[in-house]
Amino acid sequence: MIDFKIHHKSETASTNLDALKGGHGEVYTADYQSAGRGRLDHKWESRKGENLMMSVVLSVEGMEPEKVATLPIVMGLAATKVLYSTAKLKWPNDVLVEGKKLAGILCERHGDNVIVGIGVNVNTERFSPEIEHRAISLKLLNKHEVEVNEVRDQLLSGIADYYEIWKTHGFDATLLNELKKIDFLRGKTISVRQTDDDLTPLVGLCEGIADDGSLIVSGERVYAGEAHIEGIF
Ligand code: BT5
Repeated sequence: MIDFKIHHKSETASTNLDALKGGHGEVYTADYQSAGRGRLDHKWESRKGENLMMSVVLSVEGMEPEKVATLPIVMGLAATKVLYSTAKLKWPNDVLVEGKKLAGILCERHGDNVIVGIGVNVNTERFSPEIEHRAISLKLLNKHEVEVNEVRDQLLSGIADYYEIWKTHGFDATLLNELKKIDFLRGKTISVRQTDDDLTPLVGLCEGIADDGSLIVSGERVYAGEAHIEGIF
């Protein structure tokens, strides 16, 4: 069990920045982020008061770097299982429903802690033109308003459960097996770009996620990047 302590602000730059001052189990949330971000300096968009923006501080003290490297994928697994029954995880940690993004996760290591930043589209009905064709919210799926704090508490409970399992057993066969069932890319032909302007993406058959958290593409292990299914996402 983690004894979470929640700090809430109505507005902040980024909850991941707020979390820099936190210790294990401290949680930072906000109704609005003026500089919400994703991986590779992408922006995370969310109108005020509609959605969950949360950063959780988890200790990785004394753990091998190889083990710590698998925490993001385990957090993606936790979020995918908790947020929606038919949700899939797109490596490394996008939660998709009906092929559209419901939540995104940004994990950042800071000393002995990892800051797990999660943005969940809870009540947004209309997204900006840049993402409207590939974003979805719980409200659009459930056809009714959803309580943001309820989503927060469910997510925290899932994060605590999976963190404890992972801390004790690592990213083991049981977790890998669970992941296999919700893996969005597995079995599809994909291209992976290491950076946004990567002109030579790796193209091949996705064989799933390995026990070190990497993505296996035609036998090659990919440790970071952005994967796309040709023509879809
Ligand atoms: C992510 O990055 O998906 C990680 C997002 C993490 C956001 C949380 S909110 C709390 C904490 N504080 C922060 O500042 N960040 C974390 P990435 O895989 O790079 O995806 C970002 C891309 O997703 C953008 O470039 C857009 O194309 C798209 N996007 C932006 N906002 C979105 C939204 N609300 N729903 C769906 N897609 C979105």
